[in-house]
Amino acid sequence: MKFTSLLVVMLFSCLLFSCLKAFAGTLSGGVKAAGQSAVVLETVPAKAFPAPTQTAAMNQQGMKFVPALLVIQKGTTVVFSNDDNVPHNVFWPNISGNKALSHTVGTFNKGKTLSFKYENAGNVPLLCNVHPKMTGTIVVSPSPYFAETDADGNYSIKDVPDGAYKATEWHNGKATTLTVTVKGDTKLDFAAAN
Ligand SMILES: [Cu+2]
Repeated sequence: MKFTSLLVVMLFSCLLFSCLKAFAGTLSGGVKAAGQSAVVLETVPAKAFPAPTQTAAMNQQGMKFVPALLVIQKGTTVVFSNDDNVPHNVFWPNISGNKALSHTVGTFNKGKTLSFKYENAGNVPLLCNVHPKMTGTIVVSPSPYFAETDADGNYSIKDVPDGAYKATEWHNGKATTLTVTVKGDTKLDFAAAN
């Protein structure tokens, strides 16, 4: 009896798993903008996702933010590190233009780390108040579905469940948002708007 129940549960799980797999696809396309862009998806209606447990890394190395663009899911903690022999600072004057979300993480020396948990989705323009020329970007995605463009301006987001989304392309702090219905593998191109 117990064995039969186990079999039923296993069969049902397999069926459910294959169904879930069937109703998802890869959203991909091109972004016609010079340099790197981020593409992030927001479910319609907006749905909250559990915060990721893994942290992300942003280094200050050779007087630059490395990587220049970091895309993370909302709720992710970013660990900043300093690899240079000079102190660096991390702050942002706004998130997506909202100055109320400006924040200074701090100033720190080589070998030390600072961290910050990003609870607001949007574009974070990173600056260092010690070196005004240092700029970096963190794009915070409202969902686990996001990507960065490759050298040819193409992006690809895997395992996106079928449904309606607002797809936002962030490029140099500017957003272009399109609505898209994902049904299996789906194509979505962003025009040269910015
Ligand atoms: Cu600096």
